[in-house]
This record gives sequence, C-alpha cells and structure tokens, in this order.
Amino acid sequence: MSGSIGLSGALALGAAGTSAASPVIERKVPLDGKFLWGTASAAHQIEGNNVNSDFWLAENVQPTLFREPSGDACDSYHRYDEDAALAAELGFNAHRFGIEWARIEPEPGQFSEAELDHYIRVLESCHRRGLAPMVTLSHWTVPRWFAARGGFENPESPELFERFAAKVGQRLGSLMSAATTFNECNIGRLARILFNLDSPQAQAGVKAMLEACAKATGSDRWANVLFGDPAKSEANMVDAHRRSVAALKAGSGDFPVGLTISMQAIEGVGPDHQASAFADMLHGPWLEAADVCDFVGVQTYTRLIVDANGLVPPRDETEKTAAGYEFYPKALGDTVRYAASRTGKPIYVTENGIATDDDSRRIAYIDGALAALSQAKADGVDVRGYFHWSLLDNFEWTAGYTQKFGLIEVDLKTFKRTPKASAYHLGEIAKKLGSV
Ligand code: IFM
Repeated sequence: MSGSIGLSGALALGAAGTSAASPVIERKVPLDGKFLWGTASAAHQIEGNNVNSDFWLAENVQPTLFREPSGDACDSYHRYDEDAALAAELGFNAHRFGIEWARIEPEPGQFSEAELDHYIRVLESCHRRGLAPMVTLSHWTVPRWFAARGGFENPESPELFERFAAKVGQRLGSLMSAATTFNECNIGRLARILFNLDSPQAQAGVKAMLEACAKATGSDRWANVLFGDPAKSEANMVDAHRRSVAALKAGSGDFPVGLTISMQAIEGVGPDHQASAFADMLHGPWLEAADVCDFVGVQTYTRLIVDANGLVPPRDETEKTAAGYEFYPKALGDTVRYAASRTGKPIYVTENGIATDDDSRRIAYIDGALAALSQAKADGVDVRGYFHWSLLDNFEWTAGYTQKFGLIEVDLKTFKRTPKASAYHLGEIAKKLGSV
C-alpha cells in the first residue's frame, strides 16, 4: 500500500495554517499497522446549506421525491470542530467525511480558495483531536453546473472530475490520512434494485423531478447519479475514478486511496437461484475498477436473499430496521470476505450501521457486526478499520430526517449534540481494542 495511514501528533503549518500554500505536516504518530476506529459521514448530509449542489435543487423543486429539504442539516459546516472533539472523546482514532465539490468549484474551473481553506481547517481539527482523516472526494452530490452539463453522462465528465481531484490533491493532500474517490460508486445499480427505481411509477416521479431541475437551470440534459441510468454514466465514472486516483496521488500528500462499494450479503435460496448473477449485477465493473486502489471500502447494511427469479423480500416476521432492511448484522462478515477475495486488496469497512429509533437495537447490531468482522479477521481477511455510519443523526436523502442512523442525536433547531448509549458503547470498544 503506498502511503501509510498517518496521524499527525504535531502539525508544522505554513503561516497561519490556512494560507493558499500547501501546509507542511509532520506525521509524528504513524498509524501503520493500527486498526482504525471511526465514524463516517457525507458533506451534504451534515454540513447544511449546500445550495450550489444538484441535490439541493432536486430537494427544492416541484415536484420532488424528497420528503423534505436538507436545509441546515446538522450545521456541521460550522460545527465540524465540535463533531471531531466528540468523536475523539468517545474513543475513536479516525474520522471519515466528505468534501463538497459544489462549494470548492462553484463555477466551472473557478476554485474557491476560501472553501479549500475551510476544508484545511476541518482536516487540521481532526489531526488536533488525534483523528486520522479519511476523505471522500464525491459522495453523490455535484455542482449544479456539472449536473446541468449532463453529470457523469457527459463524455467530458472524467476530465472535469480529474481537474477537481487534482486541485484537492494539491491543496489538501498533505493533510489527508486516506481518501476515497466515489462513495458507493454502484449506487445507481443499488437504487434500481432496492428502491424499485425502474418501475413505471418510480420512473414517472424521477422524470418529473429531473425535468423540473433541468427547467430551473435551463439545461437540456440534467443528470443525477442516484436517479440516473448507470448504463449512461458508469463508463465515464470508472474513467473519472481512475483519473482521480492518479490525480490525488500526484498531489501534496502520500496516502492510500480507495473506492467504496455498496456490498450486501447475498444469499441464494432454492433451485437455480441467481445469487451470483445478482451480485455481479449489483457490483457492475467496480470490483475490477479497484485495481488502481490501495484498498477497498466496504459498505454493508443488510442481507439480500435471491431465488431463481431474483430478490425475495424479507418475510413479515423478520425483524426490519427503520430503513426497511432485514436486521442482519452478520452480513458484514460475508461482505469483507467477498471483497477481499474478489479484489485481493486490504479492506476498510467504510460504512456499516442501522436506522432505528431504538438505540438498544443499534448496540445489538454493532456487537453482531463486530463479532462477524473479528471472525473474518481471525480467518485471515486483511481488514484495517471500521467506520460506523454515522456519527450524527443526519439528512437521509429522500427520507429526509426520518431515519436515525446516528450514534449522536442532533436537535435540528439548536444543533445540540447528545451522544446515545450506542456512542459510548462503540467508543469503549474502540478504546479497549485500540490498535488490534
Ligand atoms: O446515508 C447513506 C449514505 O449516504 C450512503 N450509504 C448508506 C447510508 C444509509 O442509507
């Protein structure tokens, strides 16, 4: 793996640490070989007022498929230091979060030094708190101008994404401990399967919302990664991913770069079950696209059962999470084994969690998932870290604020953070197991 995951105990910053010059970082406490314990988040879901992004527009047009707009979210754009302090106090040694392309490049080719400086401050805050930052380059949201040009359906999109990645690598790279390119690069595939997005009724809703976005921006080819057709965007996304890995590595830092893939345990039942074909359909070209990566980020929430005709919905008596998924924490053992065997790469669990209003089920989920993970590790799978989704109760896309994935409750008016029992539970595990 090129570039060890490093945690800076002391930063030697150029000037005030927020200048346009790349900061100089001394990595005094390398985490080589240490297991990373952290939480995961996404810029759009926690920062608030991401007004220049495609999702903000989709949330606010009529008609929309979003239950409510993201609005102020958790106001983490301003409260990132409080979030990092809480994560560190709880016992974590790493922090996964996204940087927002729509803020950094608000107009094509126009980069905001002030926003880049903002993310330097976020990264510094992590280091100050003893958290190794793992940065997501793109967690679904893109600038409006990019969506208006057809998003990743635009043949020019790989170069446009590469330009953004190069700027980020150059300005922020020296402060990153690890990075990933696309979050859940296969989300378009997953959305079709889990949310039945290909049904005529869903397609009518998607079409109306995307047309409203196009009209609002005067675009004739508005596209969105979650609601769009992967057949039109995936080849460009793979190209963009490959280019962005190289662009990040050419920057000011030396850190491992990965790709995160939504991977659920897939179990075949009955004669002629289609589990293997179903897995291929879900992952598409992305396991192969990890060839340029230093690691694979596995993101697991549940188990999917497949028979000869496809997906079998969970039975009525099966315990389900608030997201409607089967409560099946053991899935994580299966997915890390599968990802490691298919790619031969080290694995980080970059997301795993549960939507629930009953925090005791979150604790049970965490215990079940970690038991499965620890068994996989004992069996030789090279797992290097676990990032729980999520630190905060946050904006869950079309479900708005109704699904609670957080270890910490957030009052959406005062933004007061209140850790739940599960936060202390996982934090204690992280402290106790430390670097195993
Ligand atoms: O909130 C999402 C996240 O943005 C991507 N992975 C799944 C999470 C829970 O649904």
